[in-house]
Amino acid sequence: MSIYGVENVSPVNPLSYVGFDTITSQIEHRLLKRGFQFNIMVVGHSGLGKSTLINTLFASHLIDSATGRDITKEPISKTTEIKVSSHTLMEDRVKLNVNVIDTPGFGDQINNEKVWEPIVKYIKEQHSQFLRKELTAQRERYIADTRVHALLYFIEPNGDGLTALDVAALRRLTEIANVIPLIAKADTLTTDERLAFREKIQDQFKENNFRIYPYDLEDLTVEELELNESIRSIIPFAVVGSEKEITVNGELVRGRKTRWGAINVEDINQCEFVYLREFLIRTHLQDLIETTSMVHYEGFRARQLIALKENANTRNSAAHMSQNMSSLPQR
Ligand SMILES: Nc1nc2c(ncn2[C@@H]2O[C@H](COP(=O)(O)OP(=O)(O)OP(=O)(O)O)[C@@H](O)[C@H]2O)c(=O)[nH]1
Ligand SMILES: [Mg+2]
Repeated sequence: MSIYGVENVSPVNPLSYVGFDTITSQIEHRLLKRGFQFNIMVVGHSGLGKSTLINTLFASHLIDSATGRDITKEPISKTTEIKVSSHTLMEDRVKLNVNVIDTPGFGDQINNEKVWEPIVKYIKEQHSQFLRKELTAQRERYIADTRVHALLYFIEPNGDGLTALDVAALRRLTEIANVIPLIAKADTLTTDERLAFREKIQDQFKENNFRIYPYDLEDLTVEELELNESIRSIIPFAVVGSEKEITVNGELVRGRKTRWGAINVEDINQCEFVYLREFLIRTHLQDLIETTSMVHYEGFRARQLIALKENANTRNSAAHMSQNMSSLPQR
């Protein structure tokens, strides 16, 4: 028996209708009112189509809330600093606030050592801001979430595999965020080359023990585990991005003209862009948000609080020691 003497309580059927079965619609109402926040970041070597893919991903839906301009209509230039743009997408009654964090490519600097550090710093800074807000006495009822939920990592389609820089960057980034690797500019590889390249990269992930998203957490159902397994088999997704529309078979589609003809990025026989979009938005959006909070942020939070406690203990014992010293008889 528990300390309250309540055990194996059998369900009670109220005599008249109470109405708590509406709790799901009450929750839905509150969630719809507030909307959802999703923060996505793109990272990788320079010129791999990071900025372009972000535009392709949300098609023509990205209106920059700061300037009111549709960013997909603006020319893409080289990204030189970490740039966050906020957008609101509306579908049916659901409001999705998307923050896109575009980052400058690796490989432009003379010294490429630790070029990923500003990105690591940015991710940690968002965790630390969230923690500070959580720990204030007058906590906000709803803390704005700027934590990075998905990090798209672009791999150069060189046929050889990950570079030393990729390995070092991925080692660090997979520890702190949900990393989703992509084979960039997949239109520059043939289908066979793509498959061979993917296998090579999957082997490198294994050799290096990288923790690549999605994770098989304990509370997943058999179906969810199976879905994750099938997704893992096509990671890294081979994607093609495009900033413009072209005509394929008389139809206007988002695509690129290549050596082998025209590629429609939305065609699943030509690249895996659609699979990536489904995965990000339709099947794993909520999981990406939850995993960020429960795995990455939680780890950060625990480490910070332990460090804080240890600091306080050291300070206390130092104060204690100096008190004891001052009470020692003077010689
Ligand atoms: N072949 C091919 N070219 C692409 C693709 N995506 C983008 N490009 C082209 O690659 C060039 C660089 O694209 P960006 O989107 O600016 O690349 P980025 O990774 O943001 O570059 P940085 O900001 O300099 O790191 C542009 O000329 C794009 O048109 C693709 O999927 N395939
Ligand atoms: Mg860019």
